[in-house]
Amino acid sequence: MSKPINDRKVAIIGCGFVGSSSAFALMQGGLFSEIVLVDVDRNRAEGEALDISHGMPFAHPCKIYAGDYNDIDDAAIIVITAGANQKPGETRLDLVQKNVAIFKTIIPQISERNYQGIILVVSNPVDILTYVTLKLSGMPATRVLGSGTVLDSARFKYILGEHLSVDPRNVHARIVGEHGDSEVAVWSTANISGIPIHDFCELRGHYDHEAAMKRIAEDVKNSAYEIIEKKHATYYGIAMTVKRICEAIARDEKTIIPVSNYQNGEYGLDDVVLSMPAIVGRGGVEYKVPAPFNAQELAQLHESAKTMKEVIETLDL
Ligand code: 6V0
Repeated sequence: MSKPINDRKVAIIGCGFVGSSSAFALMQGGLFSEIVLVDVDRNRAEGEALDISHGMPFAHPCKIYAGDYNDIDDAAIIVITAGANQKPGETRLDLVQKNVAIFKTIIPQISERNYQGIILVVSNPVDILTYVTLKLSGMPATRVLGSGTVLDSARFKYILGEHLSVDPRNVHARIVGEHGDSEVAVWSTANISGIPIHDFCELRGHYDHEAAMKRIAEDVKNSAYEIIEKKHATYYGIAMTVKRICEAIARDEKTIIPVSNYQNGEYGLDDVVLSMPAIVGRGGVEYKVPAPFNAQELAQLHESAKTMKEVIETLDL
């Protein structure tokens, strides 16, 4: 028997930097009336819940508390941020064995309760762990998604906005593929409020497109490395990303964002999870948007998928 879903409830498993920042962002957003924090370190979850609760008189009424798996099986969304983070010099893929082992302790506790809500994976490597969650849980692919390149796309928009002195919300551009070193910047359809990117660059006095594209894509890809080098973890950008994805789901927004989702035939990709544009709403990944890519982007995407598959083959699922 599964419990009926409470649309006003969200759970976060893993209350470190990312989990607690996400809880803070969600509390401020006022989307939910109940936020449950789960961590193997119960004290940590209790401490974060108390600390965040004390901001409530300045935000929205909401119940935030530390709980266990019996408290979360009716949450509309379970966000998983548990696991090791990158240390300076480590790639996301270096985390895979440690975090798959952690997911093997988490996912069965969710699926044995016949959970009917949506799982949002955030722990890295996020595309691989979304795949692992899908396989371990046996849940439909529509209800298992990862934060993917929604964060990288935000970084892309921010850096392009700075480069062009324009509001990043007017930048329509995205990163797809792996949330990691093989990610793909989709330049072919990038535009600023409908104006093709190169035309807008020239309006702003930038003419060396090749050099700028290379530099900006590298800056986006290396953002996390730079932050980790300087402050040992990244959490505010991802917390806002978690809030944005939860909004899309909780408000049934039908928003198009590049969440990590299961590809089974799309773009010639087979049995792999990658961050690709999808319509996200109450049902999770409701529709995979067939985005146009040029030949180079498609080739890069296939390289990204190959990297993911090589890692998946090393896993004992
Ligand atoms: P952290 O601060 O070390 O927190 C991890 C938390 O997970 C700790 O509080 C642990 O106690 C807890 N934990 C470990 N095992 C379990 C378990 N079995 N059940 C419940 N809780 C557990 O790490 P941080 O918060 O910085 O990072 C968490 C994860 O998010 C890492 O894998 C990061 O690489 C990943 N990030 C993902 C991003 C993305 O864009 N997808 C961005 C930033 C970080």
